[in-house]
Amino acid sequence: MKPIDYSLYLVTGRNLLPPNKDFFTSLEESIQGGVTIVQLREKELDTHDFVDLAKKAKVICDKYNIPLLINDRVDVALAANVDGVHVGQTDMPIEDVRRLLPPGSIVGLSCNTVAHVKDAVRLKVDYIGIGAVWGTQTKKLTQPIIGVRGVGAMLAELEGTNIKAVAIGGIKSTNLLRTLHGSVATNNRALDGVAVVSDIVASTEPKAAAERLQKIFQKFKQSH
Ligand code: TZP
Ligand code: MG
Repeated sequence: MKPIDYSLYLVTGRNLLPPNKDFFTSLEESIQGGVTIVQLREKELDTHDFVDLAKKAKVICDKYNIPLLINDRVDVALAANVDGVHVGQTDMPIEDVRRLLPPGSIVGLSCNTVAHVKDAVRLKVDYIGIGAVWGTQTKKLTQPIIGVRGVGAMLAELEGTNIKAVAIGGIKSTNLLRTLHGSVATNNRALDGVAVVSDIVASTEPKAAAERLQKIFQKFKQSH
């Protein structure tokens, strides 16, 4: 199995699309621009429409051979036969997510504290989403903003594990390079990628937006 590329992790939010921008067009353009993995995070869809959306998104992701994950909903992930699920701290327990999904599925967990990361290590998730690193309008935050120092402290906990890490929350092309450099842990552990919603989804040119972000990530990788 080829390793998963977490470098530019798109999290969707249909409510943020510009007027007249079709969801699937935006998704495909963003992949063409450099998105490497996709999570459908659609809180306002009923189950029927969510499964329908996921099946259609899966066709697009398969075309480019990139993984598709579902936020929260193991049932939707199973119905649409996608690659995995991302859950938060108050969603379904990781052990149950793992048990319900087919072997080899990708399981990700949102982490906001070092204690959350220690749990993630114990639970052997595939990756963690660390955030919110900056302020954001996209999600009503119930936990404090952690900043790059917070990200670094959490990354340090992953030493000696295979767990990958992406940061999320207010990440834009304008702050990406300092987000990446600033969050390198004292043990030199760096982010494997960044998760972005609005900087891509709200763009009228998602391909260009993704290209900008991916280019900066590659620049960081070379210098780090
Ligand atoms: N979890 C923490 S912040 C966030 C999520 C889902 C939203 C990030 O959105 P944006 O638009 O990239 O700030
Ligand atoms: Mg959740």
